[in-house]
Amino acid sequence: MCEPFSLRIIRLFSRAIVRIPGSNFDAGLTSAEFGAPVFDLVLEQHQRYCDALVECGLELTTLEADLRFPDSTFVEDTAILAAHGAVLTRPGAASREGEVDAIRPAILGFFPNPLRIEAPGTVDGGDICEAGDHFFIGLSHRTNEEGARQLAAHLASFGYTSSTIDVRPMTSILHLKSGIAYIGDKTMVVMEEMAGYDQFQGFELIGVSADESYAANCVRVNDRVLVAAGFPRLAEVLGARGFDPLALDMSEFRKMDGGLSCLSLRF
Ligand code: CIR
Repeated sequence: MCEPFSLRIIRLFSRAIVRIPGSNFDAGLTSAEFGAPVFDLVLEQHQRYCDALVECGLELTTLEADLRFPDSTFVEDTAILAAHGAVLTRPGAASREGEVDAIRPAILGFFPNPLRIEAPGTVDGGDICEAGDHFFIGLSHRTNEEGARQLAAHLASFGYTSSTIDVRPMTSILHLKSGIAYIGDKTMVVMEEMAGYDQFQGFELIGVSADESYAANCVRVNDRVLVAAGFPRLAEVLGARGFDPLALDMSEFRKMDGGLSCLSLRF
């Protein structure tokens, strides 16, 4: 018999790569107006995030801080790691381009033959939303049309379908996944502004109200959903739909335009 609130785990992650924030974290890129991050809190929140991934059953590869790249704790932007293949990206911000070479050795340990995005293409991993066997590719001020074209071809070679969503006109988000998340079980969490998009037909939608839109960047990790702390309505709805939210304080990463998904590569 079917239990109404038992969720099927559609993809079990077993590992994640994270990078410790550097002491110059506050020199990274940001458009947010929440003030400067407090470094002790940055480290504390990052440690709690790593502990949460371990609680969810993941084995972590933890990379040392890399002071050459103040944004390099946001490892998600450097690669797309999927069950059938990996792609190294070419981040759209010049100051972040070298992050891919820096993380490549760690990725090669798990994905020996990754494909890559070549110039003039650019892709930030934060624009790529895996939803089962389909990938949504955000066109943003970081991911350009050529990058999206290359990535779609790479994904097709792995057996995945993809489609693009243009978020360039939206000033409130940096990346596609700043506004949407796929949390398994055919369910998308979607910020209000994007809730009516045709592309999400066929998915169960959990809408996120404008005042909680930061929380749309949540992450399903095995049987939990990581959500930013301080957004009680989304956590409540997730719970009511049978998900198991785990709230994490993200205040210091938000100050640098970062969210939960950016802080790890999960596979
Ligand atoms: C940046 O602007 O590139 C960083 N300060 C934040 C990157 C956040 N990454 C993500 O959402 N995947």
